[in-house]
Amino acid sequence: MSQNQPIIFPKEFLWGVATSSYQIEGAWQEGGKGESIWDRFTHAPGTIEDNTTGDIACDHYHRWQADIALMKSLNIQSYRFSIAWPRILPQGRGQLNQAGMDFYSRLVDGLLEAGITPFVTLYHWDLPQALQDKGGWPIRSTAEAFASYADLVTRHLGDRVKNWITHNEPWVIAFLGHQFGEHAPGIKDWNAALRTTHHLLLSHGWAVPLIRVNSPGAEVGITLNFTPTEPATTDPNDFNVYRHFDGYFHRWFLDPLYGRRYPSDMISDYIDRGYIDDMSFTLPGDMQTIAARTDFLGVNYYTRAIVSAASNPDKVDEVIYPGSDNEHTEMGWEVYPEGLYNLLNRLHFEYRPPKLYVTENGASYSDGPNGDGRIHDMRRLSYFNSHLRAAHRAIQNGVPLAGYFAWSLMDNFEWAKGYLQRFGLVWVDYDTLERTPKDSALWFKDVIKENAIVG
Ligand code: IFM
Repeated sequence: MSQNQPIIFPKEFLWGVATSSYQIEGAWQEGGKGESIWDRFTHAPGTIEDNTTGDIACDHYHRWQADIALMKSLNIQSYRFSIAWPRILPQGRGQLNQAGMDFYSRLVDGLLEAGITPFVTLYHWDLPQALQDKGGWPIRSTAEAFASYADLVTRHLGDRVKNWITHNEPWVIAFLGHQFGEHAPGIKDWNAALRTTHHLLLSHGWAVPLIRVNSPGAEVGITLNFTPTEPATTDPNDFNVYRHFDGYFHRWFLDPLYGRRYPSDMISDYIDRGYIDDMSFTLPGDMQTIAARTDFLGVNYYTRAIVSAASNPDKVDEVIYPGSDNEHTEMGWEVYPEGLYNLLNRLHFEYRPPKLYVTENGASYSDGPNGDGRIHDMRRLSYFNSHLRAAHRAIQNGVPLAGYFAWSLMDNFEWAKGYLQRFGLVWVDYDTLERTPKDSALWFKDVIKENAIVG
């Protein structure tokens, strides 16, 4: 299709932006909030590249009303945000912290008044430290605690919130947090990582029916991160490594969620490598629980991976940043819109979720204000443009893609990278906390208005 023909999206297509609690809220010790594993992790020296924390972050906790007005001014139709579990339950379970629930209740009301649909993620990585102290995700009782937390939140907000995501990116939680130790809680243990995957999926499966009861008519799903993987050559050795990485990144999560149980080739690989002795952490009935029917699959896509026989699963960094001639963002991630097109098709044709949302897609570039106060982030704008075109082509193929959430509404705390990486449509001045929409935001605003990419 020519670059000049308008690319028109389906009538009901939902346009949104996404954030998460720890990355934007700040107020880490206010309103009765308990400590999270990210509070603990960032306060330990040497964990974060620029030695920063999310103590203040974007101060959204105090600026939420202005942030809603900002979204309204950008025509945003839906806001995907997450709830900080330790604001609701400072000890992870037990007594509700009413002030924490009130914060989110007011946020939801404010969004609805502004005509913005809340899309709520229950877990975007800030586990209460109290639960970590008892063993964290590697132990089964944390999954039980998540189900109770999900029940509590949806009993309070389920009358007004009608779109729920249980977990954001279980792969990242399990492997960056427990295999590589680059994320909280900073554990480096394959066995803990694999147990974590199971308990995350199990807790999702337990939460889904509770959410349906508490939030009548709501749609419920889970968001996975995808790194579409390709073998470097057709050599069988490269292909075997491709099989393994695809299993590790994707099939280990997709297969059980869609009723196919854990992939047997991956169970064998993990046992052969000595990461687990067996699957005894999977109890009778768990696989049925995990395969609970969902209404949508959330898709987070940023880049692809190319693997070869030389790729080492213990050095995933070397794998996921292939040295192609294509442009790379400041995260070092290759810009590869075709990967989104291929991924959406694969998910639709192989797993058939009733519908899909792109729940995150975006690019880190540090372009800042110039002399006229504008932010000409043309590389981000072009990233969004090319990826939206790819998503549109997938829709034309019959993929039931129902919406697209740009990551992120504003620059924020990028986990182990601190504030060094900026993914925002909106610039945040970290001295004044002032927000300034970048050119990509103004472009996105027009796309939403037209429900189309024009020109
Ligand atoms: O900032 C993160 C987000 O929290 C989860 N998905 C990827 C983003 C960019 O790294």
